[in-house]
Amino acid sequence: RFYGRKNVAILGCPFNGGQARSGVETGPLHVLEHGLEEQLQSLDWTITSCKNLTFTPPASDPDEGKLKRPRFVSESTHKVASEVADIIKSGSFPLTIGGDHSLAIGTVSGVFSQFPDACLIWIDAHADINTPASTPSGNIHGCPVSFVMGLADPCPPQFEWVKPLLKANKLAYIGLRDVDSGEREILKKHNIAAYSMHHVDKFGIGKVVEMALERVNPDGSAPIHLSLDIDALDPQHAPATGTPVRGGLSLREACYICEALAETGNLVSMDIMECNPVLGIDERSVTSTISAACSLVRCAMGETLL
Ligand code: EXY
Ligand code: MN
Ligand code: MN
Ligand code: MN
Repeated sequence: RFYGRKNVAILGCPFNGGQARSGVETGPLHVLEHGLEEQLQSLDWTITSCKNLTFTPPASDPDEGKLKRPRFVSESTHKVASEVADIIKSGSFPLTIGGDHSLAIGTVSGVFSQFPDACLIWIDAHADINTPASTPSGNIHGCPVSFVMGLADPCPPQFEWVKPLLKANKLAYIGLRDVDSGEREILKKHNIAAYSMHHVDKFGIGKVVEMALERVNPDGSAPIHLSLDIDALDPQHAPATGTPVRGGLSLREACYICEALAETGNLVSMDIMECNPVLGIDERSVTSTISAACSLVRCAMGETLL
């Protein structure tokens, strides 16, 4: 339905303000240099635009409680939200390349402003659902989900533009293995569908994706936004990322998730986040990370094995 149009707009977001390690802002350039545009064209996508946003840190950006760089993150993600909404209005599929995962405050806001009945599949080692009160680090890339759900209470003044568009029953996680105790309580309290690596081991990835979709999209008709953090992959497949956690998804398991979402025909938007080429220990570890990111995007956008 949405997917059939095959128009994609690529939004490069060289942004690092949601965490402390520099280099993640070079992710979009590396992914594009790897030939992603040509790869999507080979899958019969028309690239309606490919642009890189620019993000300029404000001169003054004091901490808001524990939150670091609140103004920079808020202004940047606000811009992303309006770009993503415009892309959808123009009839294209927004493919957002990060940059750190705080960018999802923008992508989720933009998608849900246009598709209020959408659901969100979040593939990550981390739940990224800390609130301003529960965050152990103050890094906003660990908080985007709580912001778009309106769990930040009180909402930090910088983020008053963010609307609570995401309901708990429209969110499912796959790949979790590093969840803070405060986050665990939130997941439980709101009965959020959360599949950890334990569930992947126990049920297999096919069953996990089926269960996740059954929870958030029982009648199969809702538009789907996929937010994919490259650290969901085991570091052996994607080492060049800021917060790697061992024991993650194999490349095939992650590809399978993307293929299964593509097969629903309801995927309307995708993020690929947290590639940090500067953290690769050698050229090979950078290349494997970037090429894994491109593979996942292709799988989500219709590439099949046969
Ligand atoms: N849960 C930790 C925190 O909130 O600081 C670590 C978050 C890492 C987030 C990465 C992007 O997925
Ligand atoms: Mn390079
Ligand atoms: Mn993560
Ligand atoms: Mn993340």
